[in-house]
Amino acid sequence: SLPVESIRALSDLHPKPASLRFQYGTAGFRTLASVLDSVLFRVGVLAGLRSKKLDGKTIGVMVTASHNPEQDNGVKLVDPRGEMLDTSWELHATALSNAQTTDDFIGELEKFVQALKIDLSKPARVVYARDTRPSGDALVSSLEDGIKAIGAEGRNVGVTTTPVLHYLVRAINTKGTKESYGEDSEEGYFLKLATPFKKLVSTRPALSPLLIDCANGVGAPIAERLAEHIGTSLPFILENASITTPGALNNACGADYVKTSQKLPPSLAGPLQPSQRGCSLDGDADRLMYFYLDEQSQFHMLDGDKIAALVSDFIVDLVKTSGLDSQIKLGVVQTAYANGASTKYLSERLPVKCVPTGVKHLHHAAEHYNIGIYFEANGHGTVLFSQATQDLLQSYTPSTPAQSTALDHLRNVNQLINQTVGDALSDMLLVEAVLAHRAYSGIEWDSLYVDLPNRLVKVVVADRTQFKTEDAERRLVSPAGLQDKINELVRRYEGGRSFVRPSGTEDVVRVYAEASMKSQTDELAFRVAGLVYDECGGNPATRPK
Ligand code: G16
Repeated sequence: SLPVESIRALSDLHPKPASLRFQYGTAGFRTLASVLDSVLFRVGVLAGLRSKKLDGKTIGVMVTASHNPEQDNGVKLVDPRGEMLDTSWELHATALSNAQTTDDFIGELEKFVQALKIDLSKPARVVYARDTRPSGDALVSSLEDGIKAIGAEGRNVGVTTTPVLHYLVRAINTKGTKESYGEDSEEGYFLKLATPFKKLVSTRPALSPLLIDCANGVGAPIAERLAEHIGTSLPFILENASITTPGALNNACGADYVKTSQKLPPSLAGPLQPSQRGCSLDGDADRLMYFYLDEQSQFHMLDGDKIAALVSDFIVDLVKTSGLDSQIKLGVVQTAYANGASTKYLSERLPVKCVPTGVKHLHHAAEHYNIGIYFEANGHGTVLFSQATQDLLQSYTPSTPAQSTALDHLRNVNQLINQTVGDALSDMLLVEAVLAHRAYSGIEWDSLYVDLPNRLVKVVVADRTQFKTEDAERRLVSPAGLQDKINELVRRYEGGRSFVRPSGTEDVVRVYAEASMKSQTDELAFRVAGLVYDECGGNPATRPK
């Protein structure tokens, strides 16, 4: 039975704030760090139960608010193969987090254990980590109380990136099996990335140094250690690596800043030389944006869509050259945020599917292909090789030297990619390897297709839960009538496209717009934002400007 006494004693130390409602959203629980204590405790208990339900397999817990401001924090659960928590458990997580008193919480737990027939005599194991946020330490203590309350065994990895934690979960659970993912240590992670990368670039001319904007977050110490393993194959120049400066995290730097403002972080204006490749990580190093300055010092952004195009072309060619194109079906998954020009470019080459925002949706859709490539425009993505495809790559006998070389490259690409989740550092090495093979600079990569001008705007509304969408978030069904007004507006703009959706990680509604001309795009975005505001407005001071 449930260790009710131990749960009660510890739960009383982590009371739920009255009047707050929590939700396990796009990326777990995410809100102001100061209100998350009870949530972390309960997630500890839940992680233990998830492990028991899965026969003692190790479950991961990551304490991070990724690209959000420093005062936010959050927590997400990682399932045994390193993937996001099974969607059906998101509802349980939400329900448990909202039980008001300790008695309510225990009551919910009892119901839940019975309904899911969880065998409480099973062992439970949880591995956890956090990013560099100052609030992380205290929240990890609350999580540890939860892990202790349910009698689970905890393993604290300390401060590391989200992708390292996902890697560790998979490595722990596949240890000693034929699907072994590598050593279950950070060292194992570095080797998994560095070894195939070095092989992939060994026959290519040396790469020039890459400038990495670490968003003043956990990417900095991890990239520093990765650099030691990569050595001279690719020199790293780390910028925005101040992880102890209060308020610096994600502030005017990082992948989200680059994508939303479409500008170079001001701190890089000196360090980045014209034509040099630069990239930005986000606060937990699972997103990646590339950029360069041209000879006129004009900024050019290479986002998740451009990464998808670069990587898809490369893998399509390797599959063809290795002689496996009749046996391996490839596909790309995007969201509504994908630039229309990227969707056109990719659709001319391979099947493309559009799904709602959130890595879990993209990941699941990508699993339907033998090799599924998924990237959100914001730079969050990876490539999945099905187990059967991985087996095929091992057993296939090439018949020409060209086939053999392509097969070697494919095997290394498969190794290099962190397939559990989007991983900025693994993606970065993949991009660098492809650029080396193609002999591309940022300019040639950028010219694969020309982005349609686009604009992303946030609107603060009274209640974002009023906003409901369908058709992979491309159409609003609620508030009633708003979509018709948006459509009418969009029709007046050449090449116009716009959609509105509630954010799953911030208390805002997002508006995306695209059109043939930049000035028209901005106008369309702000007019749609104005429609949203007028319909459901919030505080007048927050009217979109
Ligand atoms: C999370 C999710 C991403 C999503 C992003 C923004 O990223 O993992 O899939 O694109 O939030 O979501 P929304 O527009 O709903 O706020 P991260 O990097 O913050 O974990």
